[in-house]
Amino acid sequence: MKKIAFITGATSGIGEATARLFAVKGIGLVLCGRRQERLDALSTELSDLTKVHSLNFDIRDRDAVMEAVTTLPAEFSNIDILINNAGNAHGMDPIQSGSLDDWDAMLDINVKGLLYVSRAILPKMVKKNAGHIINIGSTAGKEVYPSGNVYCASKHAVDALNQGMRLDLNQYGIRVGAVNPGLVETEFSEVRFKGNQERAKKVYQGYQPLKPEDIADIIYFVVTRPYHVNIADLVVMPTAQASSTLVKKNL
Ligand code: NDP
Ligand code: 8X3
Repeated sequence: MKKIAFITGATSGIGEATARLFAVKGIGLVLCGRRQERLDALSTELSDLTKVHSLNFDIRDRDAVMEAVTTLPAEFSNIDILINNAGNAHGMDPIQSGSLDDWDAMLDINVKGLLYVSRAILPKMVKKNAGHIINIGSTAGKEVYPSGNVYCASKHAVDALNQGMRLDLNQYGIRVGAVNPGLVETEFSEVRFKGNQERAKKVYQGYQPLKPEDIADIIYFVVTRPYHVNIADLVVMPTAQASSTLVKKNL
């Protein structure tokens, strides 16, 4: 029987690349995001390869999250793999002048949204003593860089939740692990810099950043290990990157 993966943030970047690879490998998909036209286009495209269902909800909205999960059609309701991927940085300002709206967005989406989705999906995993959760953290959850303050805090929280989930779910045989990427060229910087394409492009210039497909490959590797193998915490950076603040660029 096909496994079912529930992927948040499937409308672009890492989530979309993961959905595409999973589809090729015959994993059934629940694709989540807020941009309906992208959900529709991706669902139509991937339906030739696997069974696909899409859900449009904002992960900040706890009622919408619970409702989306409870209204899943029967053939998609037995989730085997949860990819907690939806998230973004909003702004990049020093702490003394940061935007409160940006802070709310990052903590509400990256931390609370991940919690709501996990809370909605976990009861069934617990009941069947099976399941695999991949939390998409970041190098920003392993170290802090100037003006990264709240985004880094949100990803440090994901790091803590990854550990906490693993502890609490151990008795149910549920695997929990994090994939923590460094710089990946996606829409991430466009969102962070509020549509400023020039500023966003600069983040990825002068070196080879990771591609979303690189992370999808790793996620697929993680979810295809034998049951006794749990990749608990994985950090991956472009070769040019040594830390959040040290990237070898040829500009
Ligand atoms: P993208 O901006 O390309 O994708 C972000 C995804 O999250 C989109 O599908 C978006 O969908 C979804 N999303 C954002 N906010 C919400 C929300 N409120 N409700 C529901 N869905 C939401 O960025 P990436 O692919 O790069 O980011 C994916 C994850 O990877 C994030 O958690 C990010 O922090 C992490 N990451 C990214 C790195 C990078 O360098 N790019 C490095 C390390 C980690 P929609 O807008 O349709 O709702
Ligand atoms: C995204 C990587 O370095 O832009 O999580 O924070 S970084």
